[in-house]
Amino acid sequence: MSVMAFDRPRVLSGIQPTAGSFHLGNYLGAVRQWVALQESHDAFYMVVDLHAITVPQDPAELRDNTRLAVAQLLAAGLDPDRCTLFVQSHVPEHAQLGWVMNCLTGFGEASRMTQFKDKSAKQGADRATVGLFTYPILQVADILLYQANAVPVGEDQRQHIELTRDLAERFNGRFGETFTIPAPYIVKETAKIYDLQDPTAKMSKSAPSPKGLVNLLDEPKVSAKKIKSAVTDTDTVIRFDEKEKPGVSNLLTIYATLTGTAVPELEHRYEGKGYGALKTDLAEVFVEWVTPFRERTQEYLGDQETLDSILAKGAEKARAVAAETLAKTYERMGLLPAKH
Ligand code: AQP
Repeated sequence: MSVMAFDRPRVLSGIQPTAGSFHLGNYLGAVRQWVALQESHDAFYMVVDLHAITVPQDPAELRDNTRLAVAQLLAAGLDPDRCTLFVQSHVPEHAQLGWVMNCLTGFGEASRMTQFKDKSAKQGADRATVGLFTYPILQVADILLYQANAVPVGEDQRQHIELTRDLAERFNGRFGETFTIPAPYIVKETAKIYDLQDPTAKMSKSAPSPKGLVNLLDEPKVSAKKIKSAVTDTDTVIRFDEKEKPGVSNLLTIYATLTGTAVPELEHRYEGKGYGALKTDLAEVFVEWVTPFRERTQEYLGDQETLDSILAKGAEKARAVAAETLAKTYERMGLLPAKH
Protein backbone atom coordinates (compact mmCIF):
# COMPACT_ATOMS: atom_id res chain seq x y z
CA MET A 1 0.00 0.00 0.00
CA SER A 2 1.45 3.35 -0.98
CA VAL A 3 2.05 5.82 1.84
CA MET A 4 1.96 8.71 -0.60
CA ALA A 5 -0.20 11.53 0.64
CA PHE A 6 -1.49 13.91 -1.96
CA ASP A 7 -1.78 16.84 0.39
CA ARG A 8 1.97 16.91 0.85
CA PRO A 9 4.01 19.43 -1.09
CA ARG A 10 5.32 17.92 -4.28
CA VAL A 11 8.94 17.56 -5.38
CA LEU A 12 10.30 16.53 -8.74
CA SER A 13 13.84 15.87 -9.88
CA GLY A 14 15.82 13.90 -12.45
CA ILE A 15 19.23 12.48 -13.18
CA GLN A 16 20.82 11.62 -16.52
CA PRO A 17 21.82 8.07 -17.44
CA THR A 18 24.92 9.34 -19.21
CA ALA A 19 27.59 7.45 -17.27
CA GLY A 20 28.26 3.98 -15.92
CA SER A 21 28.11 5.37 -12.38
CA PHE A 22 26.81 8.30 -10.36
CA HIS A 23 29.58 10.41 -8.88
CA LEU A 24 29.88 11.81 -5.40
CA GLY A 25 28.63 15.23 -6.58
CA ASN A 26 25.39 13.71 -7.90
CA TYR A 27 24.88 11.81 -4.67
CA LEU A 28 25.68 14.54 -2.15
CA GLY A 29 24.26 17.42 -4.20
CA ALA A 30 21.00 15.77 -5.23
CA VAL A 31 20.20 12.10 -4.63
CA ARG A 32 20.76 12.26 -0.87
CA GLN A 33 18.10 14.98 -0.65
CA TRP A 34 15.75 12.93 -2.82
CA VAL A 35 15.90 10.11 -0.29
CA ALA A 36 15.15 12.43 2.64
CA LEU A 37 12.32 14.23 0.84
CA GLN A 38 10.35 11.08 0.03
CA GLU A 39 9.43 10.98 3.75
CA SER A 40 7.88 14.43 3.84
CA HIS A 41 6.86 15.13 0.24
CA ASP A 42 4.89 13.67 -2.62
CA ALA A 43 8.04 12.88 -4.55
CA PHE A 44 8.51 12.24 -8.30
CA TYR A 45 11.98 11.15 -9.39
CA MET A 46 13.03 10.15 -12.86
CA VAL A 47 15.92 8.98 -14.95
CA VAL A 48 16.01 11.54 -17.73
CA ASP A 49 16.92 9.49 -20.78
CA LEU A 50 15.53 12.11 -23.19
CA HIS A 51 18.14 14.50 -21.79
CA ALA A 52 20.84 11.87 -22.25
CA ILE A 53 20.32 11.85 -26.03
CA THR A 54 21.25 15.53 -26.32
CA VAL A 55 24.81 14.20 -26.64
CA PRO A 56 25.84 11.27 -28.86
CA GLN A 57 24.96 7.91 -27.29
CA ASP A 58 25.44 4.23 -27.88
CA PRO A 59 22.01 2.50 -27.78
CA ALA A 60 23.13 -0.55 -25.76
CA GLU A 61 25.03 1.66 -23.33
CA LEU A 62 22.07 4.00 -22.88
CA ARG A 63 19.80 1.05 -22.04
CA ASP A 64 22.35 -0.33 -19.55
CA ASN A 65 23.01 3.06 -17.97
CA THR A 66 19.28 3.68 -17.57
CA ARG A 67 18.81 0.45 -15.60
CA LEU A 68 22.02 1.17 -13.72
CA ALA A 69 20.75 4.61 -12.74
CA VAL A 70 17.51 3.12 -11.42
CA ALA A 71 19.45 0.46 -9.47
CA GLN A 72 21.68 3.14 -7.93
CA LEU A 73 18.68 5.25 -6.93
CA LEU A 74 17.14 2.25 -5.18
CA ALA A 75 20.48 1.40 -3.57
CA ALA A 76 20.74 5.00 -2.34
CA GLY A 77 17.45 4.53 -0.50
CA LEU A 78 14.59 5.49 -2.81
CA ASP A 79 11.57 3.39 -1.96
CA PRO A 80 9.05 2.89 -4.79
CA ASP A 81 6.28 2.73 -2.17
CA ARG A 82 7.21 6.18 -0.90
CA CYS A 83 7.99 7.95 -4.16
CA THR A 84 7.16 7.72 -7.85
CA LEU A 85 10.25 6.46 -9.67
CA PHE A 86 10.17 6.33 -13.46
CA VAL A 87 11.98 6.77 -16.74
CA GLN A 88 11.29 10.03 -18.56
CA SER A 89 10.68 8.53 -22.03
CA HIS A 90 7.98 6.25 -20.58
CA VAL A 91 5.86 9.36 -20.11
CA PRO A 92 5.33 10.91 -23.57
CA GLU A 93 3.87 14.10 -22.08
CA HIS A 94 7.43 15.33 -21.34
CA ALA A 95 8.24 15.74 -25.02
CA GLN A 96 4.77 17.15 -25.69
CA LEU A 97 4.89 19.85 -23.03
CA GLY A 98 8.54 20.42 -24.00
CA TRP A 99 7.37 21.60 -27.42
CA VAL A 100 4.84 23.98 -25.88
CA MET A 101 7.56 25.43 -23.64
CA ASN A 102 9.90 25.80 -26.65
CA CYS A 103 7.27 27.98 -28.24
CA LEU A 104 7.11 30.18 -25.17
CA THR A 105 10.85 30.74 -24.76
CA GLY A 106 12.76 33.59 -26.34
CA PHE A 107 15.81 32.64 -28.40
CA GLY A 108 17.94 35.13 -26.44
CA GLU A 109 16.55 33.80 -23.19
CA ALA A 110 17.61 30.25 -24.09
CA SER A 111 21.01 31.51 -25.26
CA ARG A 112 21.77 32.80 -21.77
CA MET A 113 21.79 29.32 -20.19
CA THR A 114 25.32 28.85 -18.87
CA GLN A 115 25.10 25.04 -18.77
CA PHE A 116 24.61 25.00 -22.54
CA LYS A 117 27.53 27.36 -23.01
CA ASP A 118 29.77 25.15 -20.84
CA LYS A 119 28.67 21.89 -22.40
CA SER A 120 28.81 23.08 -25.99
CA ALA A 121 32.24 24.61 -25.38
CA LYS A 122 33.47 21.24 -24.04
CA GLN A 123 32.37 19.33 -27.13
CA GLY A 124 33.04 22.03 -29.69
CA ALA A 125 30.27 24.53 -30.48
CA ASP A 126 29.66 23.26 -34.05
CA ARG A 127 29.04 19.72 -32.77
CA ALA A 128 26.43 20.76 -30.20
CA THR A 129 22.88 19.78 -31.18
CA VAL A 130 19.71 21.87 -31.09
CA GLY A 131 18.53 19.34 -28.48
CA LEU A 132 21.40 20.33 -26.20
CA PHE A 133 20.48 23.97 -26.74
CA THR A 134 16.85 23.42 -25.76
CA TYR A 135 17.41 20.85 -23.00
CA PRO A 136 16.77 23.40 -20.22
CA ILE A 137 13.34 23.94 -21.80
CA LEU A 138 12.58 20.21 -21.70
CA GLN A 139 13.59 20.42 -18.07
CA VAL A 140 11.02 23.18 -17.59
CA ALA A 141 8.37 20.83 -18.95
CA ASP A 142 9.62 18.00 -16.70
CA ILE A 143 8.99 20.13 -13.64
CA LEU A 144 5.77 21.88 -14.65
CA LEU A 145 4.03 18.66 -15.71
CA TYR A 146 3.96 17.55 -12.07
CA GLN A 147 3.00 20.93 -10.59
CA ALA A 148 6.08 20.57 -8.40
CA ASN A 149 6.49 22.94 -5.47
CA ALA A 150 10.21 22.28 -5.09
CA VAL A 151 13.06 20.84 -7.14
CA PRO A 152 15.96 19.28 -5.23
CA VAL A 153 19.12 19.86 -7.31
CA GLY A 154 22.73 21.00 -7.09
CA GLU A 155 23.73 24.65 -7.55
CA ASP A 156 24.54 24.12 -11.26
CA GLN A 157 20.80 23.76 -11.94
CA ARG A 158 19.66 26.98 -10.26
CA GLN A 159 19.43 28.94 -13.52
CA HIS A 160 17.18 26.28 -15.05
CA ILE A 161 14.78 26.50 -12.11
CA GLU A 162 14.71 30.27 -12.59
CA LEU A 163 13.80 29.70 -16.27
CA THR A 164 11.07 27.30 -15.14
CA ARG A 165 9.61 29.94 -12.84
CA ASP A 166 9.74 32.58 -15.60
CA LEU A 167 8.00 30.36 -18.15
CA ALA A 168 5.36 29.19 -15.67
CA GLU A 169 4.59 32.79 -14.78
CA ARG A 170 4.51 33.78 -18.46
CA PHE A 171 2.10 30.98 -19.31
CA ASN A 172 -0.11 31.67 -16.30
CA GLY A 173 -0.15 35.39 -17.16
CA ARG A 174 -1.11 34.76 -20.77
CA PHE A 175 -3.52 31.85 -20.48
CA GLY A 176 -4.71 31.79 -16.87
CA GLU A 177 -3.46 30.00 -13.75
CA THR A 178 -2.21 26.61 -14.93
CA PHE A 179 1.19 25.84 -13.40
CA THR A 180 2.53 25.81 -9.86
CA ILE A 181 5.59 28.04 -9.56
CA PRO A 182 8.40 25.81 -8.30
CA ALA A 183 11.24 26.79 -5.98
CA PRO A 184 14.76 25.40 -6.08
CA TYR A 185 15.60 23.15 -3.13
CA ILE A 186 19.35 23.47 -2.83
CA VAL A 187 21.12 22.40 0.36
CA LYS A 188 23.80 25.04 0.85
CA GLU A 189 26.48 22.79 2.34
CA THR A 190 26.47 20.26 -0.49
CA ALA A 191 25.21 22.46 -3.34
CA LYS A 192 28.51 22.10 -5.13
CA ILE A 193 30.96 19.28 -4.56
CA TYR A 194 34.30 20.09 -6.14
CA ASP A 195 36.76 18.14 -8.24
CA LEU A 196 39.43 16.60 -5.97
CA GLN A 197 42.23 17.72 -8.28
CA ASP A 198 40.81 21.15 -9.11
CA PRO A 199 38.82 22.26 -6.06
CA THR A 200 37.59 25.37 -7.84
CA ALA A 201 35.70 23.33 -10.51
CA LYS A 202 32.57 21.28 -9.79
CA MET A 203 33.00 17.54 -9.71
CA SER A 204 31.73 16.45 -13.12
CA LYS A 205 31.86 13.34 -15.25
CA SER A 206 33.06 15.45 -18.17
CA ALA A 207 36.06 16.93 -16.32
CA PRO A 208 39.24 17.00 -18.44
CA SER A 209 40.81 14.36 -16.16
CA PRO A 210 39.09 11.58 -14.17
CA LYS A 211 41.60 11.94 -11.30
CA GLY A 212 39.41 14.28 -9.30
CA LEU A 213 36.15 12.42 -9.99
CA VAL A 214 34.86 9.92 -7.43
CA ASN A 215 32.52 7.43 -9.09
CA LEU A 216 30.35 5.45 -6.70
CA LEU A 217 30.61 2.22 -8.67
CA ASP A 218 34.37 2.27 -9.21
CA GLU A 219 36.51 -0.18 -7.25
CA PRO A 220 36.56 1.40 -3.75
CA LYS A 221 40.33 1.23 -3.60
CA VAL A 222 40.55 3.35 -6.77
CA SER A 223 38.37 6.00 -5.11
CA ALA A 224 40.32 5.74 -1.85
CA LYS A 225 43.51 6.48 -3.79
CA LYS A 226 41.89 9.50 -5.44
CA ILE A 227 40.80 10.83 -2.03
CA LYS A 228 44.28 10.32 -0.59
CA SER A 229 45.77 12.24 -3.54
CA ALA A 230 43.29 15.14 -3.32
CA VAL A 231 44.82 18.58 -3.92
CA THR A 232 44.88 20.70 -0.75
CA ASP A 233 47.27 23.63 -0.10
CA THR A 234 50.74 24.34 1.29
CA ASP A 235 49.47 25.11 4.79
CA THR A 236 48.80 22.30 7.31
CA VAL A 237 45.85 23.65 9.31
CA ILE A 238 42.53 21.84 8.87
CA ARG A 239 40.00 24.64 8.73
CA PHE A 240 36.83 25.20 6.67
CA ASP A 241 37.59 28.22 4.49
CA GLU A 242 36.25 27.90 0.95
CA LYS A 243 38.17 30.91 -0.30
CA GLU A 244 41.61 30.24 1.13
CA LYS A 245 41.37 26.46 1.44
CA PRO A 246 38.97 25.13 -1.20
CA GLY A 247 40.49 21.63 -1.28
CA VAL A 248 40.39 21.07 2.49
CA SER A 249 36.92 22.61 2.73
CA ASN A 250 35.63 20.24 0.04
CA LEU A 251 37.04 17.24 1.92
CA LEU A 252 35.48 18.49 5.15
CA THR A 253 32.08 18.88 3.45
CA ILE A 254 32.23 15.34 2.07
CA TYR A 255 33.40 13.93 5.42
CA ALA A 256 30.76 15.82 7.40
CA THR A 257 27.92 14.77 5.12
CA LEU A 258 28.85 11.10 4.87
CA THR A 259 29.25 10.74 8.64
CA GLY A 260 26.65 13.22 9.91
CA THR A 261 29.37 15.04 11.90
CA ALA A 262 29.36 18.84 12.04
CA VAL A 263 32.30 20.57 10.31
CA PRO A 264 33.46 22.42 13.51
CA GLU A 265 33.55 19.07 15.29
CA LEU A 266 35.84 17.72 12.53
CA GLU A 267 38.04 20.83 12.71
CA HIS A 268 38.41 20.19 16.43
CA ARG A 269 39.08 16.47 15.97
CA TYR A 270 41.84 17.13 13.43
CA GLU A 271 43.50 20.00 15.28
CA GLY A 272 47.27 19.55 15.13
CA LYS A 273 46.97 16.61 12.73
CA GLY A 274 48.10 16.94 9.13
CA TYR A 275 46.14 16.72 5.88
CA GLY A 276 47.37 13.13 5.49
CA ALA A 277 45.35 11.99 8.51
CA LEU A 278 42.20 13.70 7.24
CA LYS A 279 42.52 12.18 3.78
CA THR A 280 43.29 8.66 5.06
CA ASP A 281 40.31 8.74 7.40
CA LEU A 282 37.99 10.15 4.74
CA ALA A 283 39.10 7.45 2.30
CA GLU A 284 38.14 4.88 4.93
CA VAL A 285 34.79 6.56 5.65
CA PHE A 286 34.01 6.60 1.93
CA VAL A 287 34.95 2.95 1.39
CA GLU A 288 32.80 1.91 4.33
CA TRP A 289 29.86 3.85 2.97
CA VAL A 290 30.23 2.88 -0.67
CA THR A 291 30.84 -0.87 -0.26
CA PRO A 292 27.25 -1.77 0.76
CA PHE A 293 25.96 0.80 -1.76
CA ARG A 294 27.75 -1.07 -4.57
CA GLU A 295 26.46 -4.40 -3.32
CA ARG A 296 22.87 -3.17 -3.19
CA THR A 297 23.19 -1.73 -6.71
CA GLN A 298 24.38 -5.10 -8.04
CA GLU A 299 21.49 -6.87 -6.29
CA TYR A 300 18.87 -4.58 -7.87
CA LEU A 301 20.57 -4.87 -11.23
CA GLY A 302 20.48 -8.66 -11.01
CA ASP A 303 16.69 -8.66 -10.67
CA GLN A 304 15.59 -7.07 -13.91
CA GLU A 305 12.01 -8.26 -13.57
CA THR A 306 11.51 -6.36 -10.31
CA LEU A 307 13.29 -3.32 -11.74
CA ASP A 308 11.03 -3.28 -14.80
CA SER A 309 7.89 -3.70 -12.72
CA ILE A 310 8.92 -0.80 -10.43
CA LEU A 311 9.38 1.35 -13.55
CA ALA A 312 6.07 0.25 -15.07
CA LYS A 313 4.20 1.23 -11.89
CA GLY A 314 6.14 4.48 -11.66
CA ALA A 315 5.32 5.42 -15.25
CA GLU A 316 1.65 4.72 -14.68
CA LYS A 317 1.51 6.96 -11.60
CA ALA A 318 3.51 9.68 -13.34
CA ARG A 319 1.37 9.60 -16.48
CA ALA A 320 -1.82 10.10 -14.52
CA VAL A 321 -0.51 13.44 -13.27
CA ALA A 322 1.31 14.45 -16.46
CA ALA A 323 -1.65 13.75 -18.77
CA GLU A 324 -3.94 15.92 -16.69
CA THR A 325 -1.51 18.86 -16.77
CA LEU A 326 -0.93 18.50 -20.51
CA ALA A 327 -4.65 18.35 -21.31
CA LYS A 328 -5.25 21.48 -19.25
CA THR A 329 -2.33 23.24 -20.97
CA TYR A 330 -3.55 22.38 -24.48
CA GLU A 331 -7.06 23.45 -23.62
CA ARG A 332 -5.93 26.80 -22.16
CA MET A 333 -3.87 27.54 -25.28
CA GLY A 334 -6.73 26.87 -27.66
CA LEU A 335 -5.60 23.56 -29.14
CA LEU A 336 -8.74 21.80 -30.32
CA PRO A 337 -9.50 18.73 -28.18
CA ALA A 338 -9.60 15.44 -30.09
CA LYS A 339 -13.01 13.71 -30.02
CA HIS A 340 -12.80 9.99 -29.28
N1 AQP B 1 29.54 18.54 -8.39
C1 AQP B 1 28.27 18.56 -8.02
N2 AQP B 1 27.91 19.03 -6.81
C2 AQP B 1 26.60 19.04 -6.42
N3 AQP B 1 25.61 18.59 -7.20
C3 AQP B 1 25.91 18.12 -8.42
N4 AQP B 1 25.16 17.59 -9.42
C4 AQP B 1 25.98 17.25 -10.46
N5 AQP B 1 27.25 17.53 -10.16
C5 AQP B 1 27.26 18.06 -8.90
C6 AQP B 1 23.72 17.41 -9.35
O1 AQP B 1 23.41 16.08 -9.70
C7 AQP B 1 22.10 16.04 -10.26
C8 AQP B 1 22.09 15.21 -11.51
O2 AQP B 1 22.78 15.93 -12.51
P1 AQP B 1 22.97 15.47 -14.00
O3 AQP B 1 21.85 14.61 -14.41
O4 AQP B 1 23.36 16.65 -14.81
O5 AQP B 1 24.19 14.51 -13.78
P2 AQP B 1 25.52 14.47 -14.51
O6 AQP B 1 25.25 14.60 -15.96
O7 AQP B 1 26.21 13.24 -14.00
O8 AQP B 1 26.24 15.76 -13.92
P3 AQP B 1 27.67 16.25 -14.30
O9 AQP B 1 28.72 15.32 -13.87
O10 AQP B 1 27.72 17.64 -13.82
O11 AQP B 1 27.66 16.15 -15.84
P4 AQP B 1 27.97 17.13 -16.98
O12 AQP B 1 29.17 16.54 -17.61
O13 AQP B 1 26.74 16.97 -17.80
O14 AQP B 1 28.18 18.50 -16.42
C9 AQP B 1 21.68 17.50 -10.50
O15 AQP B 1 20.77 17.90 -9.50
C10 AQP B 1 22.97 18.26 -10.36
O16 AQP B 1 22.76 19.57 -9.87
